[in-house]
Amino acid sequence: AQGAVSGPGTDHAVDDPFTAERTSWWRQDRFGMFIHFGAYSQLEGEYTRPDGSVCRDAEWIMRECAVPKEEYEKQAARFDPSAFDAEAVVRAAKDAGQRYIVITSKHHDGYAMWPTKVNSWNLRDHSAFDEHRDIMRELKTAADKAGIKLGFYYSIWDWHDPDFADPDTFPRYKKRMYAQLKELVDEYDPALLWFDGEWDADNPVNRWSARDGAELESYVKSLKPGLLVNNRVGKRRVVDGDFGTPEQEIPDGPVDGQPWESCMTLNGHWGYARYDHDWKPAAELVRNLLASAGRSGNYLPNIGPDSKGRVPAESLRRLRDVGSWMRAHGQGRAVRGAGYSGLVESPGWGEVTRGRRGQLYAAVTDWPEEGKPLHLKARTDFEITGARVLGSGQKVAVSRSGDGFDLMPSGGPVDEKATVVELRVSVPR
Ligand code: JFZ
Repeated sequence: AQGAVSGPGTDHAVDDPFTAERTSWWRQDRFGMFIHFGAYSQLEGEYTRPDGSVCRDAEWIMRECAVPKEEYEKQAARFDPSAFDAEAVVRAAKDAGQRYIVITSKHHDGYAMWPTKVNSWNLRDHSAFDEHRDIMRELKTAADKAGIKLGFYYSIWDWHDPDFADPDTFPRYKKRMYAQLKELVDEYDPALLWFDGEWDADNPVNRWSARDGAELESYVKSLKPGLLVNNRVGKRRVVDGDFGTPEQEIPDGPVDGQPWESCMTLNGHWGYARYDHDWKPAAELVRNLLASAGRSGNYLPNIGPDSKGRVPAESLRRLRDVGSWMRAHGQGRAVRGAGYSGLVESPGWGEVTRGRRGQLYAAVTDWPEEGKPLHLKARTDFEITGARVLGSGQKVAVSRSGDGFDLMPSGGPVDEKATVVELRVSVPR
């Protein structure tokens, strides 16, 4: 591809040079923040039915708990996320080492988190929130100041708009959807749009077709050339967008031909659920981040602010821990600008990435028994010309062994999350 997208790891697996060019910044970044925030956040994961029984779900609560429309609207009218602090959210992302944010502008419940003029089902016109505030504007301003890119999740599927579910009125829905997307692009100049809800295309009430998807992608790109769009635009994903979106999992290896981004919850829900304390340890986030980078993918862990707009302390703590890890082990260079190595097999004891100057980063997450070497199985012929532990500077002895190399750090793990060995390599042309 072009010079602007150079870097041994990052170019891997992108067939199309135009996609490679357009997604360059995003593939270099490798790490973003997902935010699920909407009218459902007001219920905080729990709906008490008139008979007193309790039903639990997060952003799907309206549907899964069959909350009557009037009741859901009544709840939304009380939504007052006055404690939402865009600068703090952006700072949390930045300190974690994340370079972009994707927030739900409208989820399946159809509720717009910006003051849309298309309808009144939005945070300004249907809430108890300060009518002078606009959290999307606040986020955009804070993100620009911090050099963080902002993107919007937008659900194609809409449970609230009656025109969505009727083939006769569907064109009217589509018109309003296009109008909302134009507002989002014109008002907030997002770096990417993250669509969702197309996957329900086989459901008879979902009128969305592959043709609709292709048209949608070219429409939003005509509004802003350079805009990135994920793959959830067309029926059964026959329309690819710019990148794939594996969900709650990291693919086993680089995905043929297309960049990808794995989105993941930090606990068991996307939206805030006050009873869910099942948090992933920070070490798991670090490992997922390394695994994503090492397979030429991005990682997008999610936070779900509560009804007041506060980000759970447990989420913030974990993001902070990831950031400290990044700073202590090479300022993130095992991740940012890094990608699939192609040179070695993925070892059982950790993850390997290849940095923008061609170095290998062998991140050890499961340290071998005392005295045992870290074995790297080579996939091709190359030399290791230098090795040291990032952060501590510890020496690492390297020897040829069997089908590859043995690495013997002079000490034990310097970080239980992941200790990174930087390897200088020389690859014959
Ligand atoms: C969707 C949403 O329904 C969910 O609420 C959340 O926003 C998530 C990020 O995206 O959920 C999906 C979407 C796609 C699949 C599964 C769940 N899928 O393709 O398997």
